[in-house]
Amino acid sequence: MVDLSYVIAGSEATGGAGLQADLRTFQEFGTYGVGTVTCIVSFDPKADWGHRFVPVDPQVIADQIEAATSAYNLDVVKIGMLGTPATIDVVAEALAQQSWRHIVVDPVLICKGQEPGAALDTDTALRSQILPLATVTTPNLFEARTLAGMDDISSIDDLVEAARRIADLGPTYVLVKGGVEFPGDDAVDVLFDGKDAEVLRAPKVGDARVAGAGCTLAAAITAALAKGSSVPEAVRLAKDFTTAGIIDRISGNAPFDTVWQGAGRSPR
Ligand code: PXL
Repeated sequence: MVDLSYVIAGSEATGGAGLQADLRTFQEFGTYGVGTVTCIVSFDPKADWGHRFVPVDPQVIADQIEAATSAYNLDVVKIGMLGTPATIDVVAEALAQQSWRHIVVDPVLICKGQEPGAALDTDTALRSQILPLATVTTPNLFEARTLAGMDDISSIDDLVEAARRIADLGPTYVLVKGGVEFPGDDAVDVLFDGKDAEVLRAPKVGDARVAGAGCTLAAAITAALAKGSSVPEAVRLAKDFTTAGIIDRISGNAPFDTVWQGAGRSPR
């Protein structure tokens, strides 16, 4: 029987981020992907590719989770974009209905281009109801600043301190991602396990953000965990997979490139 990976996340209509990127990643890892849609994001090409965001009715989210978890014995789940406090309530309640081997939380407080202030209630609900359930969480620099309450994260020590503070909110492992904004030539991440911090590095691929990188990374961690990797192993595999996908990225008519999950595997 093939291993199963599950994701509860938003749809992103260009396919670069969200559920679409997650399911492709699950497939590339040789796992069978099952997905629940929480919201629909449609970028608006007539308004500077800003976000049009529509939440899915909470009951419909609950129905999808019921269908997925009844059809399969799912025990590893990724939580991506939730989007509203009502969605967070229904997802937290559904997660509590069974035990999970791993809950990977990508703490999407905001999607690129969205207004920071708009996410405040969602931020609070995510922090109190979802983060404590996480066995792994994967904040980017912005999310780490917000969750850790740190204005400036610009050194390795800052990354470790942020990870420590976020671990205090409940997750077992915290992976803080430096990304392109973090100073230096490398894409630096810190994995903190509650005691020790491991620094992961890969040379930066240019200095522009690539859409879907965070989604892909967390999905790859999820799939590797589903296949039996330890968390540190899963994180290393996921970083390699995401770096390859950024190098081989997809360009379209939007002003941002996206990750190619099939990098190095199949011809284009
Ligand atoms: O990259 C964060 C993200 C996650 N999930 C969805 C998104 C985005 C960003 O656009 O639309 C659905």
